Amino acid sequence: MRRSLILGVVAGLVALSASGAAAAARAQKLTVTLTEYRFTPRTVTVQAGVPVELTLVNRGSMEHEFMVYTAPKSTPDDWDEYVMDNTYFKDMGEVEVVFPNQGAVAATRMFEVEVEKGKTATVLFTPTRKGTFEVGCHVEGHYEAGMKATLIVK
Ligand SMILES: [Cu+2]
Repeated sequence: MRRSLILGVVAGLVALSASGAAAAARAQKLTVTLTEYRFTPRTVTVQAGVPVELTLVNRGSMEHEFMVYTAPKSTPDDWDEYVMDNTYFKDMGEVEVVFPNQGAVAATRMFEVEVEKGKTATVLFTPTRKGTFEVGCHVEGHYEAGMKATLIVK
């Protein structure tokens, strides 16, 4: 009895890592560069249902934020509060962010990724909701200076 349980667990682990490798092989790999005060490219298009590996590279001289959300109809009083409620990453399961040589975090209600100057972060998620969403950096004054972009999920 005990032996078959252990075998069952091992078989399960093997199956998991095999599907993980398959997901990585077909992931959509994209890079967005953050500088003062823009995202490059300004439009990123991904396919729904396919895992995304989005690498954020901060080539600027200050910290920048990466947020994705439904564009507001009018300017919110509090951007952080607005983005928390309207982030693209809600109801999506786990979103993982990998910081090279620093570690990784995984969360189900992630709403922002802060990238220090000179650093890189890779966001791993599988988009589900289709549509056009706003990408913004809401460090004081950055968005107002034009630091926004568009995410299209087809
Ligand atoms: Cu910024």
